[in-house]
Amino acid sequence: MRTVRIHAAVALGATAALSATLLAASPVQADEDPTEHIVNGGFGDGSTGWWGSPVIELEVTGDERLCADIPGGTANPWDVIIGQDGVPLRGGESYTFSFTASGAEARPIRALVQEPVDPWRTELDGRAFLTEEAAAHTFVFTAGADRDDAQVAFQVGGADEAWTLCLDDVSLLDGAEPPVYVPDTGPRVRVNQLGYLPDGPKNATVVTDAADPLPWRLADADGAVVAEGDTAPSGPDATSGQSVHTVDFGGFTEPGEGYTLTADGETSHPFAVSADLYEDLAADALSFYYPQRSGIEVLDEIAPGYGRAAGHVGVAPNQGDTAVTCHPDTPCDYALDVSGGWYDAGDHGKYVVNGGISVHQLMSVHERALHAPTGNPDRAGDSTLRLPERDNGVPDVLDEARWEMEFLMAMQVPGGEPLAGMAHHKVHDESWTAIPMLPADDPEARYLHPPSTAATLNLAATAAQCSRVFEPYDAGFAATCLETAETAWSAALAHPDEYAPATGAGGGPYDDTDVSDEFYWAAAELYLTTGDAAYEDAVTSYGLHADPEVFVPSGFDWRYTAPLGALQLASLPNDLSDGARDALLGGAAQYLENVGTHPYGLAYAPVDGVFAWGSNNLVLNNLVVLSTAYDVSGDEAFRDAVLEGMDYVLGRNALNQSYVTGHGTSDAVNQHSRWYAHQLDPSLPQPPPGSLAGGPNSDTATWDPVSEAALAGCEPQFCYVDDIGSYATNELTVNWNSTLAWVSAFAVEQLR
Ligand code: 9MR
Repeated sequence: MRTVRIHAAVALGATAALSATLLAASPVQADEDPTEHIVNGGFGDGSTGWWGSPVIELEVTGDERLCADIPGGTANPWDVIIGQDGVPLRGGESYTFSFTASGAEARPIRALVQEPVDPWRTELDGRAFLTEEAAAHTFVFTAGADRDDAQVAFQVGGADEAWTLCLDDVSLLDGAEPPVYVPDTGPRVRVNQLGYLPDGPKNATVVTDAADPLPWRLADADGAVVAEGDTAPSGPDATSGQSVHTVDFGGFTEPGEGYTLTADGETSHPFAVSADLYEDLAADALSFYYPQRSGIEVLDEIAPGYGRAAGHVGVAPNQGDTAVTCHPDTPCDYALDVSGGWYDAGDHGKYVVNGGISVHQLMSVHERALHAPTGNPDRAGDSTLRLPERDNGVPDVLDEARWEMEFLMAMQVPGGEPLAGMAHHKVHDESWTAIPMLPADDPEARYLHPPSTAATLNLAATAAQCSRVFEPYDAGFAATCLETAETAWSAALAHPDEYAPATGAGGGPYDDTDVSDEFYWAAAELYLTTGDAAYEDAVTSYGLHADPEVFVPSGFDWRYTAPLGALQLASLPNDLSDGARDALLGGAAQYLENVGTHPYGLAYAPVDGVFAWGSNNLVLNNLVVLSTAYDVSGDEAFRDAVLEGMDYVLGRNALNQSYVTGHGTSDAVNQHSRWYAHQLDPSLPQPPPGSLAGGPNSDTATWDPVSEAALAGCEPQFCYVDDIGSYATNELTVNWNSTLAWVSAFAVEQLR
């Protein structure tokens, strides 16, 4: 028998799966005399105490192992279960759950300790990869609540082919050493792990308790010292709980690879000084979208390593998305073809408000390239990205945007129906699916959720922008976009308070009860496209117009879109731009100050100090504001703040973490995704290069069980774990990548 090293020991919710190696836990028992809580775990008494799903028969072999033939052709792990009920757990107690198993080589199974009834709250959601030879598997977890009647369940369904499982030595012992997550933060000298532009700012951070300045030296790839100086102590940092110094080596301008910075006896990860620093990132961040597409086969020759069948094109076991009707709780008498678009994130849902801000930012990559002084329309022009529409005479970024726009337009309620012209808020599965789950394998029923004013205004705004940017390439499509936008606008005016609820199963809520900001953004886009006085009046009638305070300290995202309207009016040609520019420069000043005064150059200062879900996106959206301030003013301080702000995302942070897959020495690679689920199934890929992780989230009320198990008591910058189960800190999404793509597109054009 082989012994498999100890596994992660975390509790996970129904939407997440287990990390295999997240937590270092000692198998040594703290209690010398732990109690066994499994009945007949050695099967000396036949199968007493155990039950199985009706599709299997439990057999106990002569050498006292429990074996069962597991049928092939099931979709979900929970389609075949072996379990034991009535297991007592004490909240706060740590347990060692272990078993020996053999089965099909590399077959993943789920080992759960959980509530025995809906909502099946889990205390442990472990994953074991089986071998043909029997091997031991061990998990350590801390129970979150007292449960007299917990259930131990092995979920073993989901295989195409039949196989045979044998279990032995199933054990649940109390008195375990609680698992502790300790991030590997590497050297205490923190740099942008990609590097720096030759003529750009160059800042680093040293974690040290030293009170006085320390000498630093910059070495080239051969180890020769090329610059030196002294650090600047900056004292305690509230976002990390660390004492830090800063290093400014902006005076060094010599291009090269493999530089390192040394201070206080520690040497940074290597980095480049290069004018081409952001080229790959800018292309990767946009090429992220093709394998995120729904409704199309992803070709391996275009996205190497990411080829997969089309998802949700009406082919079983998929039930969507070619004729989707309304949720049974809110019925309608029509069905829509809402195939296409992008999957939102690590789930298979498609949500209009989040799709809206995402596609807007992609179209804005193009619009900025046309209008900003440092814009370069060729950069994301035709044949620049990895997608099927290369070489069709249309900028690739617009090809990608059109894929989503057509989906958004398909979400509009048809004429003659109640709420005609509004947009359905979202389409997603009836229940959360297991992870991993390739899009084409999703067996759930999918429904349209009720139209909302926020979704309708997202459609109005983006379709208006679509009309503008597609006019030179496809006038017919541009006209359709404008007609859709105007219909949506009228529908939103007629139904200004249809709010999406905060509840719902199987998909994100994307709830929002203040849509004044969506009205402002949509009016701005319609005005920019048409120049019509009615839209101009609408823009200026909102208190949000020309107000620097729309640029709030916490940044903006899908829920708060007023800054999008303000940025567009400030940066594109129109008669309202003067007031919008003044407001933008006023609002951007605070982010400039934040970057300049923060020892990690952080462009994010939430008022309460709590880092929100997707904080990296909020950081980057503040960089969008700073970039646009540079575009409209030419004030280089704004540009330099953007470049310094990027350092944080790419490694100059408390965790020494690049939050972008494939970029940087210590990059995030386990973002929560049902199909880039390499951490759970080695046959699946990691996320594509250029995938942004959500990032630190210190709002404990929103945490998933992996975050709860790993991050208790964390300082804000430390509230992140690169684990696939940590969807509250480590998901990837279309709206976060659009911001990364936008800022990368800005950065790639600077100081060339
Ligand atoms: O990005 C969303 C974040 O702003 C919300 O606080 C959070 C909780 O509602 O949801 C996030 O969006 C998730 C969505 O609900 C489902 N798809 C994945 C999204 C990213 O985590």
